[in-house]
Amino acid sequence: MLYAGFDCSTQGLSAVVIDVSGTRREVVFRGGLSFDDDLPDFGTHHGVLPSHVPGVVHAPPLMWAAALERMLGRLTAAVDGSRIRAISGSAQQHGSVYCGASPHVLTRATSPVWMDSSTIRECGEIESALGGAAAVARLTGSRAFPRFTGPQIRKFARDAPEGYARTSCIHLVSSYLASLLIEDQAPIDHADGSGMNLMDLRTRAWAPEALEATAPGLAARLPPLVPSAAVIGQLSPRWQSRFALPAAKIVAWSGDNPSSLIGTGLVVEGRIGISLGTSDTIFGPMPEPRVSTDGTGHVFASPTGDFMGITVFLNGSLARERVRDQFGLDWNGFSAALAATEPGNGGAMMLPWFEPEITPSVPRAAVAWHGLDGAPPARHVRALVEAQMMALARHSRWMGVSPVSIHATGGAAANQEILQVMADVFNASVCQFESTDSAALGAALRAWQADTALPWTDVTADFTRPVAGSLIRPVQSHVTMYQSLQPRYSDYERAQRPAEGGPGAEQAH
Ligand code: ADP
Ligand code: XUL
Repeated sequence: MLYAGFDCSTQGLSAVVIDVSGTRREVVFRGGLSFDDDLPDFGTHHGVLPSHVPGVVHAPPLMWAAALERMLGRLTAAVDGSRIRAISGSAQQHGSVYCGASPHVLTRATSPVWMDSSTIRECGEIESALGGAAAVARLTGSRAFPRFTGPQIRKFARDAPEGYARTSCIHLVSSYLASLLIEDQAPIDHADGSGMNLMDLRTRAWAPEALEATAPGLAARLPPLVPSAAVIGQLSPRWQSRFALPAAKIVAWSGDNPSSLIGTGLVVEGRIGISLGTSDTIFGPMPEPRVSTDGTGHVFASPTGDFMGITVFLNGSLARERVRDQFGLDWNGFSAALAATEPGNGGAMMLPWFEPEITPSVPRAAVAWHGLDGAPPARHVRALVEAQMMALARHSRWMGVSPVSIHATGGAAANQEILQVMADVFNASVCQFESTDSAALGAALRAWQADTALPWTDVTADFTRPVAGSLIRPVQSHVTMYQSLQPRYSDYERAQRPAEGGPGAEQAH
């Protein structure tokens, strides 16, 4: 019995197939393709289209569709497709795809993705209509964020009323790709639906007042919401005949972070995951929705039926690559720089806001260096990684979890020196989990769980073991040093952020 999971992330699409026949518990296929390299005709750079408008970041949905088709080809060339029982998927969150009556007809050629920060005005309008930021957070799990789907829909309805009028169905990236597999409009799952500022987190239904505050006639344009474990249809006859596949069950697609929660085995409270991907994210399961009162984090429905907390930092790997390239290093050189420098960096610090930052909200790029004039490259590298880890710790306190163990994933989790700084800042042991495809693995595990209703701990146990030998323990002297440094980092961050309501930042939040 095989289960397949896809992940359509920012920069590429990957797939994982698991074999769970009898007592077998094995990954039998892993594949990945890069949008820029494998589908160059779409003209993306790091998976998104070049833009001259500040804050606007779009990608072409037809590229994601082409990637899915190509990956299905690769997958069925490598495994016996006739044994696939169910398929699910995961995708970058928040991005919206605008369709006519069929998912094959697009009413907007490109999709705003999670890196888009062009809807600050719409966020303000939605928050005012709903009684303020805290009210929106209580209702939907997050205050209004520029990348969230509701503010993006509001902007499209205002800027392109004709396009909006022609739109019959607005999908997330996840439900769009699921729609292509069933060749019908697919529902949105509760977990990815939580990233829209449109769903009532407690009832898990569309919140009429949020829809009203967002755009006219929106209720008629949204697909229904379903639990993440819902079987939403079968693989369509066209796909079946094209790739000699059976009428596999299609399980609702979800967001990449909810799927990674499963793919890193975070199904019980007390452990957290940190994903060092294009963005850095910190996330963990929550039995109750503890909404972030400082406005930084999000509560999403989790694929297990509980909740999850998450905080997202845009300047993750992109910032690490910027500093690496600025000093002409490779990843080995980057690691050597960390190994050669002292924790605390002699008081030097930086803020890596190379692009507008999500957490804390920084509306325009604003990189700051302190005490690093003329310092060697290695100290710049350390300042960057320490700032990223201290920001992760500071802005995840609202989740109310003091982790003893961190599951690190994403491309940069392969870097032991980065994970050592993480362990020391969090005073927690850190293990590396499957680096690049925890979301695709999570999707395959979700397909299996939806088909069998097995307990989540059974489903994740054999597939989410840490990478052998990857355990990193905190060094107590470093922990003490970072505890004393954390307030200074917080002061520095506060001082460097454009003040709310200050000049040029009047719409920042
Ligand atoms: P995505 O969020 O697009 O899924 P991934 O989780 O695949 O991203 O992470 C890819 C990133 O990992 C690359 O862009 C690169 O910056 C980073 N990376 C890969 N290897 C290393 C390394 N040894 N040290 C630090 N970062 C790395
Ligand atoms: C989550 C978020 C990002 C995207 C990237 O809120 O914006 O992590 O899901 O894939």
